[in-house]
Amino acid sequence: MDKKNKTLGEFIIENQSSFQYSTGELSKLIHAIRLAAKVVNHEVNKAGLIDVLGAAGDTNIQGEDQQKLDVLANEKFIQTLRNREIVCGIASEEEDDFISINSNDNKQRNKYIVLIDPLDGSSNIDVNVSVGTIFSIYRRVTPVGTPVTLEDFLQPGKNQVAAGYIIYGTSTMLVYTTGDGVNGFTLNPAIGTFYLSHPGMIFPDSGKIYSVNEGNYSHFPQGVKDYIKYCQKEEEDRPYTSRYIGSLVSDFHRNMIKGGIYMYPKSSVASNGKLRLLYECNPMAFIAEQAGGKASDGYTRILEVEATELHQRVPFFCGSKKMVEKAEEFMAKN
Ligand code: AHM
Ligand code: MG
Repeated sequence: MDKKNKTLGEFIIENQSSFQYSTGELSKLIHAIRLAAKVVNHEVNKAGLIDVLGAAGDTNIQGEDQQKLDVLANEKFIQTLRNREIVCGIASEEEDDFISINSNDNKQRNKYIVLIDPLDGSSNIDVNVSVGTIFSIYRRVTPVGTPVTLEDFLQPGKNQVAAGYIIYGTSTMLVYTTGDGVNGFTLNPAIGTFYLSHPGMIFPDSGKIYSVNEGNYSHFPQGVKDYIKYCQKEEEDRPYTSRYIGSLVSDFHRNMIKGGIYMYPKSSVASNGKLRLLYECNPMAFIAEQAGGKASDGYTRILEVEATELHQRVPFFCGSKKMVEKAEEFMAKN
C-alpha cells in the first residue's frame, strides 16, 4: 500500500502486536488522543470567527495567564480521556494537581497515565501562528486497582512508553513514538482522517538552525552566550540561521525536519528556564532520541533528570545530536 494511503488507525492496529506486553490498551489511548486532537484542531481553526481568542481571565498554578483556547483544549483532552475510560490518571499544565480517574465499576483497572500540555505556545494563539499539543504516557508504578499517586507522575522520562505532539500548523500533524522510531501523520481536514505522511522521521545529525529567545541573551549563562557566538561566527558551515517561533512544538518540528537545535536555557532571572520537565521536555526528548537526536539540560540527559514536582521546570537543549553536543561542550567549559 502507498504509505500516504495508510491511515493512523490502520497504522496503530498494524503496530499493536509489535508493542511489548500489548493488550490493546495503549492503542485505544492513542485512538482517544487522535480524537481529541481533531476536536481541538476544529476549535483552533475557528479562532477569530468565534469567541475563543484572548485571555480566559484566570492564571494557572505557574502564574501564567490562561488563554481561552488553553482552557478549551484542556477540557477537550480531559473529557475525551475520561469518557473513554482508558487512563487512570491525567496531569496537565492547566491543572494545579493531577486528576485521578475512577472507571464506572469503581475498580480502576487501567494502567496508563497521561501528562499533557493541551495547547503549547499560547502567546501565538491570538496572532494565527502555529501552536501544538504535547503528550507523554507512562505505565503507573502503584498497584492497578488503587487511586494513582504523585509517584506515578514523577517517573523519569526514560520510563515513557509513548510520547507525541500535535502541531496545528499550515496543516495539522500528529507525530508520535512508542519507542520504536517516530512517525508523522497529516490530517486531511476534508474527511477528518490522519494519514501516514512522514514515516520513520529522523533528526539530521547536524544542521544550520539555532532557535533561542535571544532577547534573554544578557541573562544567559556564559556557556550559552559563547555557544550563540559560535553559531553566529563566520567559519566552516557557519553562521547558522536563527529561527525562533516561540512555539516549542513548531520550532522542534522544523528542526527535526531540517536539522537544528532548540534551547531554553536557565538565566539569571529564571534559574531553571521556563519549560516544564514532565509534559514539555520529557516527551520532546523521547521523540528526539527516537529520531536520532539528543536532549539535555546542558549537562545531563533530560530523560534521566529526577522529577520532584509536577510542574517542575528544567533548562532544555534539544535537537540534532552534534549541535546539542557542541552546546554541552560550551556549557562544560563554564
Ligand atoms: P506555554 O506552555 O505557556 O505556551 O510556554 C511554552 C512556550 C514554548 O512553546 C515556547 O518555546 C516558549 O514558551 C517561548 O517562551 P518565550 O516567549 O519566553 O521565548
Ligand atoms: Mg506549554
